[in-house]
Amino acid sequence: AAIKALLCRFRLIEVLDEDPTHKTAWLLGRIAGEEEDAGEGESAGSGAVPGVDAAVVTVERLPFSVSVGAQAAAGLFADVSLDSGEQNDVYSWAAGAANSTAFGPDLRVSVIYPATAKHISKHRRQQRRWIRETPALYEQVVRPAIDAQPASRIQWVHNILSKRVEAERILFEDPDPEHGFIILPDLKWDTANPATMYLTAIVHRKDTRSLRDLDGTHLRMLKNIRAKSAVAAQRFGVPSDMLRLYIHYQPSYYHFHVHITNVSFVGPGMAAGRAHLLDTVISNIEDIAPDYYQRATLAYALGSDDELWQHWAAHPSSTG
Ligand code: M7G
Repeated sequence: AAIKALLCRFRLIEVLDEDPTHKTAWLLGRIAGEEEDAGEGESAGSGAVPGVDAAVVTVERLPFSVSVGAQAAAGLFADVSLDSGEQNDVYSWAAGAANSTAFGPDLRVSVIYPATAKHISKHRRQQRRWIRETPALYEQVVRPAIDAQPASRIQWVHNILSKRVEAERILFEDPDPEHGFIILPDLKWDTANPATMYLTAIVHRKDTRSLRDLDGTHLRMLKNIRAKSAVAAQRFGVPSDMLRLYIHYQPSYYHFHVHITNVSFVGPGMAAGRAHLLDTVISNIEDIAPDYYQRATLAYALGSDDELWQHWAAHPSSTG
């Protein structure tokens, strides 16, 4: 009831972001005072004060939950209102609103109120730009940016490798300091549902920060990760030909690791330009050139809240 009362007083100011794939919108507004007349005369342009009357509302369309039962008999579409639609041969379509419980609840709404300036900027759509990173630009822009990161950023990786944390979650380990690695469930996966299986292979070698550093000396390790991920996935009943292995460039953490997921699961971070398939990486190094990734131009999208953004913005190439 509290959230309903808040939402009744919500006055939209800005659509912060929208995601058509996940059918979600993030809205900035202000919560009008109780004395203000609902919907009357209030100019939408008047701002919201962070920490005072600003609110960030997330609206998400929920998946359908339809079951064959009483509803089917009553007529699933009885309460649905539709526009006049179109028809072509045996095909017809229309848009409308459910207005009924036959399909289950169709919205999830969440509110942050009062929302701080940080809440607001976190949910506002980032600016994005496309980067073509040549080896020279890597040396000038990216390597210094990685070097400037505090070591504490990858403390969690070292905790895993030294078995201080998550030791009981390890699915496979090859302890060799040069070619070895640990495979364990990714933070993002609850280990319950094999359909969304998400594992991570973290290498023991500490000198390999990203895809950029991979060369012929890594081939044995990369192939072994490919082979042993199948062993690890077997524990969850996911066979070796149902795996998608990939590497992020740019990653969030600069200690080399490989993402291992169920091929049917398309999670976040699989966008073209960020996910590099392990199979392709192995083939590039083995079949094309051992120093392929030191010679390649790597392209990717960068968001304005990414740390690298500032480094690129400061570089003269960013004007061209
Ligand atoms: P990434 O490609 O560097 O960046 O992947 P991304 O997070 O933008 O994909 C790092 C991966 O490590 C991600 O899949 C994280 O979910 C995962 N991860 C991050 N942390 C802090 C942990 C952790 O503490 N434990 C485990 N098991 N996985 C983590």
